Amino acid sequence: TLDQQALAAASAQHPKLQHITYTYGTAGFRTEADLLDSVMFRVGLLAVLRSKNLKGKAIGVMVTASHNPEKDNGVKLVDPMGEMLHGSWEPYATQLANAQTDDLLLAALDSIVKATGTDLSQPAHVVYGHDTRPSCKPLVRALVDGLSSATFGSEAPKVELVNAGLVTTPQLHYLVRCLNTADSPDPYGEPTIDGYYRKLAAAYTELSASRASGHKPSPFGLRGRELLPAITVDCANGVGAPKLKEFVKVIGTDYLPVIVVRDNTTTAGQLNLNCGADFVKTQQRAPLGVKPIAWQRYASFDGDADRIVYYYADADGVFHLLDGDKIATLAAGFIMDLVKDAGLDDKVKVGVVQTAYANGASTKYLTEVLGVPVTCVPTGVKHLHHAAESYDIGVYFEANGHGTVLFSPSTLAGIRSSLDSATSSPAADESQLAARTNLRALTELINQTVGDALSDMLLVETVLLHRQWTPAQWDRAYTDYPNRLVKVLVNDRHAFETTDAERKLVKPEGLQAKIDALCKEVDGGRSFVRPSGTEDCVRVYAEATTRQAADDLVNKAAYLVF
Ligand code: NG1
Ligand code: ZN
Repeated sequence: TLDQQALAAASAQHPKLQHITYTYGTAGFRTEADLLDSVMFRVGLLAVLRSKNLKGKAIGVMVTASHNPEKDNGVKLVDPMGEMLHGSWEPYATQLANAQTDDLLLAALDSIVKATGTDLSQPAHVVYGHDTRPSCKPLVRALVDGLSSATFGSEAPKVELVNAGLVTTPQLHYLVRCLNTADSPDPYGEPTIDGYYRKLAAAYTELSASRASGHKPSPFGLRGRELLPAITVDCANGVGAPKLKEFVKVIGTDYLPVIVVRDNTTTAGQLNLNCGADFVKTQQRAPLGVKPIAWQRYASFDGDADRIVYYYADADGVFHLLDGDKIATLAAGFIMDLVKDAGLDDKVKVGVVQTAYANGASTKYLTEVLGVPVTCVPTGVKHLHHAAESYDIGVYFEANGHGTVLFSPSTLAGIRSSLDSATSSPAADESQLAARTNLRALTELINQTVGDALSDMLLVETVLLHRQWTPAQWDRAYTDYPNRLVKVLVNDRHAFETTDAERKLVKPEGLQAKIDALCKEVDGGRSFVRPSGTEDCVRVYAEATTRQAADDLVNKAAYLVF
């Protein structure tokens, strides 16, 4: 039973702002930090309920607003295997956040307990962390108030709380999965941040050592004469900066020479300002004040280090972006080769998951050159993650640089047993064995829970090292079609409804036919319109074979929407 009085008293310390309606969307709750105190308290309550509902499995809570401005903040829940909160619970989060009074909050809790069949006498286990935003401190306090008020009566077992402190979003996801698999036959890793670093470091050292075959591994020292060993990483003045530095300490600069820039996490207002993955992707330029040296490797993380994009400048100083699509194609090509070299290609099928925002040239390259199946799903990581699970090895990336690679449980088991000489198909020769060993190391290197800028960077570095490619050589696979993405402010974005993985409008009626007609007039024309899930606007995307045609098309389509 609920301890009504104690809960109401605690909730009274975190009154709901009466005029605000909150929505738990693709990115959890996200808005101006000043509006989030009551939301944090209530998310604390919900996290405990969710954990009890899952019989005491650890649930994660991450306080961050990712690439959004520093004044914003947000919060999202992480389910036991490190995945996003199950969609069926999102409405409960919204319901709790919007209860206008403490009494209504109690009533809402009660109805959620009943609707979900949650047994309050179960234990609860919650791990929480936050990014570098100054607003995190008071907001985490409100969250902890919620977590510790959710005792639900004195007879209920204690709630076990783990404070992960300052972490990247993917580190929090990692911790959750480790805690829940610790006693399983397949533990994900040691549930500490140091354990996370050591897991990635061990896998990366193994992969780079295998390429240098017996020499002291010196990345890019072999034939990459154009390429300096070091990569320059813009950390968006966020949590990625201290965490990347911690990782480099663990792995050592011999293995990972890194120049960290935009690492100012102490000056107010700097987070994501004119830097970071979102800035670089949307502005199609280097962070303000960073002038790339020709042909060298540059990368940008976003504010909570779950996204990454690469870029380089050519001899004329022209900027070239290597976005999520480029990373997906690089990873898919490399993994397919490894699977083949490992002699596992008849058992292990690789697939790629994209959204409608993926550049058409990347989709064409994947299907026509690499011959890999591509699935298109609606925007939002949970859709991509889910679809990737249906492949033996599923590579998924949003164009903005959020993504990872998933290995199915049977693929993992298959790769492991292929290394066991006692099984039915021991490696035929040294090179097959090496490919199998590298494949296994990749499964450790890649964060299986969620997109992870650090893990993804190590993946890209591994491929470039093995291929002996400069970023320009990587970029050569295909040339992006010129494209443009614009926001249109409309009266009611809910009037826009889509189908076919958001590539077609069903409402407003008749609009899609007009967009189709526009596309037909343009060489290689493709355009689609969808309501944003995170902002109050409609997004219009267009691509074509020339810059001028893409710009024209986007303007004409936007005019139809407006
Ligand atoms: P919306 O606002 O629904 O377009 C944006 C990004 C997504 C995803 C989410 C969550 C684009 C076009 N959209 O979604 O890719 O990252 O935010 O942060 O980049
Ligand atoms: Zn992010």
